[in-house]
Amino acid sequence: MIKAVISGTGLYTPPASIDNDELVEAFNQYVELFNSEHAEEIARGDLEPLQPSSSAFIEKASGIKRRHVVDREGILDPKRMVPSIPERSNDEPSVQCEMAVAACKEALEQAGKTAGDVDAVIVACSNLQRAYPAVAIEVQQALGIDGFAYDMNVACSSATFGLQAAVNSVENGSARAVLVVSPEICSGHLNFRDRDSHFIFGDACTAILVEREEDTAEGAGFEILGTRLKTQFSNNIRNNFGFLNRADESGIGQPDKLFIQQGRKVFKEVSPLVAETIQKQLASLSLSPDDLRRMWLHQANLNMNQLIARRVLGRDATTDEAPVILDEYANTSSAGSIIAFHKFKADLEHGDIGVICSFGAGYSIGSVVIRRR
Ligand code: CO8
Repeated sequence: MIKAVISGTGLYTPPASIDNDELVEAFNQYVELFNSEHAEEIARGDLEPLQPSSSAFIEKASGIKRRHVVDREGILDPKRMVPSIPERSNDEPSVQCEMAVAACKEALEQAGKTAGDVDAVIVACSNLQRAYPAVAIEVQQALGIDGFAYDMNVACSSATFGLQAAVNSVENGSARAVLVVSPEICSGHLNFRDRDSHFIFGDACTAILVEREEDTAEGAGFEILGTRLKTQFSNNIRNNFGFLNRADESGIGQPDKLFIQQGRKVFKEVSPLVAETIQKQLASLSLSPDDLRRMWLHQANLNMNQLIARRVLGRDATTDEAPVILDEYANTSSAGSIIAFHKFKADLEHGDIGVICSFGAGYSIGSVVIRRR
């Protein structure tokens, strides 16, 4: 029987970043502009004045200190508050393709492999910059891979669901090796004028190489002990952007065409669901929480991660047990848990067990238990 292993990971981090103070300054300038432009309606009581944001709130409520973004200037312009990413011609690589290629190259290098060793590319992320041709096929061509490629989207759980698809392809023999790549440009779908969520997201791209165990060096990478996927419908995280929007002009430009969420409800409903999913998965693998050396959790909210880790372990987790990259990257949707894995896996020793777990819109949860070879 063919066994799949994770043999390499890669990360592309956009060079530009925005810290909380810079983001809040731009937001508060927008608030002042809005309130002065609508002073009469506000004075009449027809309109509520907008409230300013605060860096102290952001860090306390989320653990986020800054975020990397594809474009800073457009976001920080209080009259624009949207990244400025000019459309490219069809002959140029797309932004997502460029990010993906950089991350894939690092994953291949880490595994000591070339594009010739790979048969498939899965681009798995929350937002795709076009419908077709698939960004994955563009990445396949840019890397020079002879095989197949496709895009998929399960919001924050895209990378772990993609990992499951890659494992299936390798273990059923349809590919020798698969790259799962998550170019997340979350700033493109974030409403920077919404005080409740303007600080939540950042941009980044991760890549994971999944290969046949027999093609890897003895002791290299991580064996995959099991994957568990769960979805449960919820309206608490929604984005109504879609190709039918143009068929009903009244909706174009409405806030629900961007990311919206009931953050408190998400926190309360998803945290126990994630802890239970991990616990059940461990039990099904005859493992106990004490067997876990590390948890690479989805990076949406620090308090949420601490609560989940506590529920799983029955005690507080150290940052060594549940590492955090939120402070630097904010929520990068499906890339988050993989960034944590990429940055905090080198010190694991032979036999150490860990879980990569994503959770988010859908709701969706993807949990992957792995063991250092
Ligand atoms: N500055 C100052 N004060 C603020 C601000 C602000 N920016 N925002 C809110 N407040 C105030 C509120 O007005 C409220 O005041 P009051 O108590 O007087 O009413 C108070 O702060 C508390 O507000 P909240 O209850 O909203 O604050 P929380 O403590 O719940 O924190 C969070 C808000 C951080 C959003 C938190 O609820 C959270 O992180 N929840 C989990 C969310 C989560 O995990 N979501 C996952 C979504 S990601 C996903 O699935 C991927 C989707 C695809 C990506 C698309 C890319 C864009």
